[in-house]
Amino acid sequence: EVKMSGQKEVTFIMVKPDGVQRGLVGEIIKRFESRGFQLVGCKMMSPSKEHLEKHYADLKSKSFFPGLIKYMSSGPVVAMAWQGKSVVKTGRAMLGATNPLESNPGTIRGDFCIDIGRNICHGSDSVESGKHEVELWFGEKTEDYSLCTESMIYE
Ligand code: FUP
Repeated sequence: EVKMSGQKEVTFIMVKPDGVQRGLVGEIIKRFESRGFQLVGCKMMSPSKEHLEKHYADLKSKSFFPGLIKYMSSGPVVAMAWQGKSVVKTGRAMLGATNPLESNPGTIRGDFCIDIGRNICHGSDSVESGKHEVELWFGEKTEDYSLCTESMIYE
């Protein structure tokens, strides 16, 4: 067994409704796969408002919260769990800044969008929230990704 610390780290990446509507699902998956991360959970779904309110619980007091929930409910999303070395931090770097106008070209947002309220994707902001969000979206039982947690590409 090859020891690679942090290789089991997981993050929650979501293609938001505008990303799905614009046909960017493949592009986003392609970038994470090409980089060397492993897709360990993936489902298209229409989350309930209650579910989205849980996901964005820490933003409840923000003025943009109602608009955010409405936008996130405007169509299906693609929820994904990605695994690999430093996938949380690297995933955020690949997504680009929350505000697409501040996202560097070469990042997903920097290449495909301009509006903070339509920023096409989500990525967990810490290792802890990665675990928490994967659990929230894929359930208490971890079968959805535990079947794949033995890395195939680095062994
Ligand atoms: P992030 O950690 O990148 O998901 O950013 P936040 O948790 O700060 O914000 C979550 C989502 O709220 C963003 F993706 C877009 C939306 N948002 C706004 O619409 N307006 C704002 O001023 C800030 C965030």
